[in-house]
Amino acid sequence: MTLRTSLRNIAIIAHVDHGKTTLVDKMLRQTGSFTAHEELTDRVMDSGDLEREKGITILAKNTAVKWHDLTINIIDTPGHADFGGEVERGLAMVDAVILLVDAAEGPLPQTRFVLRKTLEKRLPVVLVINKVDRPDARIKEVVEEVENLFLDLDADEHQISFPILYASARQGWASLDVNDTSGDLTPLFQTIADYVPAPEYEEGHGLQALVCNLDASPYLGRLALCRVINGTLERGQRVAWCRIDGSIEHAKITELFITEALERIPAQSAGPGDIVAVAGFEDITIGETLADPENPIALEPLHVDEPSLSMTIGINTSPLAGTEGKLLTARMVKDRLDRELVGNVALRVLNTERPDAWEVQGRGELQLAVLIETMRREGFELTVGKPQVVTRTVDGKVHEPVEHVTIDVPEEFVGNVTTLLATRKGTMTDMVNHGTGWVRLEWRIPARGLVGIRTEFMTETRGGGIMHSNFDGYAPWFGDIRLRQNGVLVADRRGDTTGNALLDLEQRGTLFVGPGVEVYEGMIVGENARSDEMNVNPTKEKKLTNMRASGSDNTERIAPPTIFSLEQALEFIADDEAVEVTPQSVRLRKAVLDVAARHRLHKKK
Ligand SMILES: Nc1nc2c(ncn2[C@@H]2O[C@H](COP(=O)(O)OP(=O)(O)OP(=O)(O)O)[C@@H](O)[C@H]2O)c(=O)[nH]1
Ligand SMILES: [Mg+2]
Repeated sequence: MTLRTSLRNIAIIAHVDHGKTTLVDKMLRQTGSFTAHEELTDRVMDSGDLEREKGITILAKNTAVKWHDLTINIIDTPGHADFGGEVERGLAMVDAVILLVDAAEGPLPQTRFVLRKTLEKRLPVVLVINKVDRPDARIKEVVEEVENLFLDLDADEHQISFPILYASARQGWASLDVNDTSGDLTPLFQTIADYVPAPEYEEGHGLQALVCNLDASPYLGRLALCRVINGTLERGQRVAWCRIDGSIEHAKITELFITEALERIPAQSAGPGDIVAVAGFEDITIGETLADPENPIALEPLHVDEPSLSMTIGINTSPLAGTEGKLLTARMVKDRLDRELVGNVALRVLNTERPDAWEVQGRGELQLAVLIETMRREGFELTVGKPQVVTRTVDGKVHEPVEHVTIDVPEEFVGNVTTLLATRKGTMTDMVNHGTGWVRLEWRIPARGLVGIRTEFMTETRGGGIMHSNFDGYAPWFGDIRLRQNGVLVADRRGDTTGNALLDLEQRGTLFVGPGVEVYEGMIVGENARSDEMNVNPTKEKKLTNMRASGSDNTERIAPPTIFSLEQALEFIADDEAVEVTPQSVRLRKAVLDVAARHRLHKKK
């Protein structure tokens, strides 16, 4: 094997918020990679609107810096558990990782997940204890906790002897000596140079480049982000394109880009270890290989999850449609979804029997929620149906997706979790007690049973559990799963809510609207304490018999309403309900608004 000595490829991995993107920022800064304009922005890699607002990374992104005569490709990954797939993909591009651990919080569930993936891939680790500037930092303990985590994850001798740096990403320094806080990030760069292996390749081997991620350009269409493993990729070259299904096509590389800091720069060629973006392959997907046309050998494909969840997204059909947004028509919604397909290949859009609604398929609730949130910010008004699993018919029988779920929880929550998953038709397949207070549970469960489970899971484990699921094939329909025990309170007319009416309704359950809110027939205004659905009048005025009370509207006596975020609303609704989404509001409603029509439907069943 030959080494590409001028190159290092690393991914930065950690639990959410431990400072990955901040560290990348400072690495860019110290290497002078910023333009004057970029200087002014914090966490510049979090470039998406929602990323900036939620303060989290959603998509893994790569950047490259020059340090002395080294080029270092850096993949910044998301730490939020819902985007774990992005991390796995990022690991396919690198030769080592920087594991960041917050000096006060210590290793947390996602630290465990990303480290486990790293150890499975046998990648070397550089440990960075970050945020040592925190007054509550407990550096020594945290280092010990990380070492225990390595042991707990069955790391071998070789993997456990990793370099440790102490850092404040925010202040822009890292040090091998816990007492020396004076410098900059030079010790980190030096450690990368010394410890991270340079990319290895086989001299004279034909081209092999693995597609690890996708992006889109408005001019060039789909871009494949590849890591070159062997050989060279050249612009204009014809290559063999080894597809996931085993077939081989031939196509020309029309454009080739390398990354410099935050820019994609056109290049003539790329060699082993390089991370490049190429155009010319219209429907290329992750896990495919670009290879030598004379002797094409596909690389081990990355596993890509099939879309297993879908939602109906259509125009807003509520009586309040058009009062808050500006993008309202079916045409606008369809065009927008089509545009999303180019850049977001994890999605599919299908027609429904309605001309103004589409079935959008994706990999998870949060992924779809992020799309809807993005659209609402652009001015769209939408009606969104309950997340549904994507079923298949096998031998005339309906089959549904089944997920393999891995759960890590502190011992004391095993009972809660078991009850939660069992009521959703899950079966436990394995349970390992690591003797560290943490237990790993493996489950097989219909994907349907996971819809909306996160909130409950977090409650049941007091935020201490971690759950990851992977698609595990299709199995015959598991039968009914009752996800919501309670019925809802539904407004029976249009009007503004009154304090007096709400005060009455409070006796029946939890309210979702406060006083003075415009509601309509079929809108859900609360959760019934009982299991049935009830039509109510939240707009009732108080009879003017009591002179003294008539002036006040009892407003101050009503408990504040439960206001759902978009994600919570999608988790809450039942099959015959929908969420009305506008730039300003998230309202819950029955799919059929008319009380009488709903009544007739109900009787037919
Ligand atoms: N005190 C202190 N705070 C830091 C340090 N590094 C990062 N932070 C803060 O930690 C928060 C999260 O930082 P990010 O860089 O977004 O964390 P991240 O790991 O990229 O988060 P995700 O991508 O969402 O997983 C921000 O408020 C940072 O300012 C540090 O060294 N010290
Ligand atoms: Mg980040």
